[in-house]
Amino acid sequence: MNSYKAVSCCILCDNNCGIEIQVEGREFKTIKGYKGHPASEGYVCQKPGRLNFYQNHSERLTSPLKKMPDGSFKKISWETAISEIAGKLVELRDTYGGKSLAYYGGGGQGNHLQGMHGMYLRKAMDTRFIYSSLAQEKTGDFWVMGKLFGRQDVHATPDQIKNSDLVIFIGTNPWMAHGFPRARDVLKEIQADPDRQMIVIDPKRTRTAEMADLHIAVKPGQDAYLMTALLSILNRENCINYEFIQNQTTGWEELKSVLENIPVSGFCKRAGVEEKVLYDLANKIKKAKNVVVRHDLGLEQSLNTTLNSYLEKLIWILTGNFGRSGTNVIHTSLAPLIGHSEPDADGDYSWKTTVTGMIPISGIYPPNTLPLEIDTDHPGRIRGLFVDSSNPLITAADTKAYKRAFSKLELLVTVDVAFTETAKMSHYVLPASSQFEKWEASFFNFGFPDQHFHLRKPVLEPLENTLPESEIYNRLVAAMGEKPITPLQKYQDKLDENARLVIAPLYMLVRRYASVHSEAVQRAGVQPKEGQTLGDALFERILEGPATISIHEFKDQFSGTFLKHEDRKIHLVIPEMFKQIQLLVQNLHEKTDKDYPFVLTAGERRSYNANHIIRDPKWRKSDMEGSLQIHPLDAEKLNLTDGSKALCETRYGQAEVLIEISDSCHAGFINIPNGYGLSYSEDGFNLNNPFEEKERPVGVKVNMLTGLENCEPFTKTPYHKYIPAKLIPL
Ligand SMILES: Nc1nc2c(c(=O)[nH]1)N[C@H]1C(S)=C(S)[C@@H](COP(=O)(O)OP(=O)(O)OC[C@H]3O[C@@H](n4cnc5c(=O)[nH]c(N)nc54)[C@H](O)[C@@H]3O)O[C@H]1N2
Ligand SMILES: Nc1nc2c(c(=O)[nH]1)N[C@H]1C(S)=C(S)[C@@H](COP(=O)(O)OP(=O)(O)OC[C@H]3O[C@@H](n4cnc5c(=O)[nH]c(N)nc54)[C@H](O)[C@@H]3O)O[C@H]1N2
Ligand code: SF4
Ligand SMILES: [Mo]
Repeated sequence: MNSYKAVSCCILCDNNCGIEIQVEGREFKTIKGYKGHPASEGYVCQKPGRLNFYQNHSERLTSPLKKMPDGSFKKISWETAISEIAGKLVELRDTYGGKSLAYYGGGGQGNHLQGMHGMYLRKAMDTRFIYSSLAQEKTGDFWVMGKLFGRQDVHATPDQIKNSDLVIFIGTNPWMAHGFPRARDVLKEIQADPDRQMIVIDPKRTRTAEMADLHIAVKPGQDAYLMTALLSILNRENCINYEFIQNQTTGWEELKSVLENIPVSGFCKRAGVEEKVLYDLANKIKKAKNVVVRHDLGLEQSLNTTLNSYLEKLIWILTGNFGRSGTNVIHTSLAPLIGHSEPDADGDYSWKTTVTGMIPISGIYPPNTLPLEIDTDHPGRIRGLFVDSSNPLITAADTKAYKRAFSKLELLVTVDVAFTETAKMSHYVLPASSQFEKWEASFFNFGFPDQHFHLRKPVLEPLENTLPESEIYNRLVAAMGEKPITPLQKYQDKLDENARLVIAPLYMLVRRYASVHSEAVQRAGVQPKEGQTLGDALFERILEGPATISIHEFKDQFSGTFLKHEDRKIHLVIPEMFKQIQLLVQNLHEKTDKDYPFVLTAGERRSYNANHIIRDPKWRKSDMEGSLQIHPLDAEKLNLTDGSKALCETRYGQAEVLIEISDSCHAGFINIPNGYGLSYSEDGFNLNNPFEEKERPVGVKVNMLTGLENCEPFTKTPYHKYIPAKLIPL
């Protein structure tokens, strides 16, 4: 049996830690952290040891499939699949226009390089409608950064947490979810160092909160009140860095007058925190040499999504904690994860969606509006959808609405490694090679001043009859009568044709990066040989393995490379956000829902969930069912005991849950994890009866409990952390 070691990366979260895999035959026998990776430095958490459950399981796809009129699937050849899908795409495009077609996904936690080739297909489809999971979490944040820094693809990073003496986590649990390199080690380092402090703002006493110097148990969904009060106190207590404000920002006087008019006591009460706690926090911020703030879904997928992102940024900007070691910074992008959207010259967007009139943010559209774009009796509705590396049927809000909408599509194509819930609704299913069977890279590179990139070589030969997405896209584009891209002419001695096709667009990006950031690239030790360009030298470094590709200086943060307003300043005034702050004042009294008294988090990150990347439930070593956690007092009132079952009901649906009593939760606040409830059978799927669940799916399909309209009105980001719910003991 073939036995060897291979370097790759973990694909179970956006950190993409370097790993070393001991391969035997096609099995991953052991997996260790790879010390040569410049960002993870050998660090891994408990999850990658289980990656064999992703690579090898009974529900991998090994043939293109076509849905028959009776609902069963038939295996078809690649030639037939490509020609029929291309034919239908052309027919829909030419009959109803490109706006009748949309694209969903194009890269998950580790696979962005192959997904990048989706742009050629979208061009052939003549569509700009890209629906993405990022638009169910981060578009509010991107929009805010567009206003503050000048473009929506300018993205701040907490990379400097490792050097910070005051770290504030709001609505994020890095012990479980990571979100920055070597998270658990960094948390332990901060905890052990008497000169550094960690503050956690979270309704739950998470593992991260337990490690913190101060845990502020904010009331669920009330962070906007907390942060606005904190900003107002920062102003009152003279914690504003006036020199920074003067030199690097515009609009302070206007913002100041908003902050001076905040009823701080009322806001603190609404947020469930004592005023004194926020005064103490303000003084800690004032005294700290450098402060970093990191937030995530607890702010984004809860009430006041976009406003939360604005307020969070004001905490570090107004206190001058930007652009220095140990503060928030902006990172470079070798390959951009997102784009920038702005209105046309007439002030409107030509690519507003047809039915809901949704505008793009960072070039992407929110999954919460897609069912309406499909399932509405409108001549311009979406009729064809191409899905890659995503499972929207169960990962987007409102599984029932998605099911209904998908059944109305004239063409649904899914490219995946597994026979997912979305695949089962599709007219065609195309089997992709896994992330360990092809060239891949993640564009989640959020480093600054050091930036890294990891281009991964295949670890295994592709599973029989699977193809990498770049090849699938190229064949489809050709079959649609457009010009396919040609493999890179260079490096024929080093790379086969397939590799040269995959990396062709990356090569262009690397050359551009080297030209925009030439000094920083050279500072990373990239030296062109005689007659070679810096871009080629950088590309060769990337071909060798995980690499540091640039080292900037902090002063660069204030240049036009990072700050995109013409005056190179941070623009503090966002009128839309000022209006939102006024609404906070007007709605100071919280309305509670008597019918649904609990606030449910539908999607917490735990030890053994990794979105929906691993289907076999045996990959988990604990929390097998993904229990619902509830405070002891609430459990007592309902007569619920540990390990009992209950029905969790929301306005949108019901699910049976396993009860876990935990005093880590705020009373009135319950939570279940994401990533559970997948269909899976040891015997594989049944093509004749694809929806048959031979074994009971383990845990809750969270989006049976969520609804399309439970979202922020502006960005349509779902309030997955704020779903009114009730529990009925079983
Ligand atoms: N183990 C694991 N790690 C993952 C993933 C995974 O599936 N599993 N998924 C990855 C992905 S795609 C993402 S986007 C990230 C998400 O990473 P995180 O956002 O850090 O993870 P969550 O557990 O969803 O939510 C973080 C915290 O928000 C808190 N919270 C809930 N409501 C509120 C509120 O109203 N206010 C505040 N302040 N906090 C609140 C929750 O109690 C929770 O502790 O994780 C990534 N990492
Ligand atoms: N209720 C609720 N819903 C949520 C969340 C929540 O907390 N609560 N979290 C949200 C968040 S933050 C996110 S990021 C999304 C994630 O939701 P999605 O964007 O749908 O992504 P994943 O769940 O990561 O699923 C990734 C898919 O990619 C497939 N895949 C893996 N490798 C490859 C490959 O090489 N090629 C191809 N073509 N496919 C591959 C996997 O089989 C899987 O089907 O879920 C969101 N949905
Ligand atoms: S932190 Fe994320 S990428 Fe790193 S090993 Fe854990 S799951 Fe994998
Ligand atoms: Mo996410």
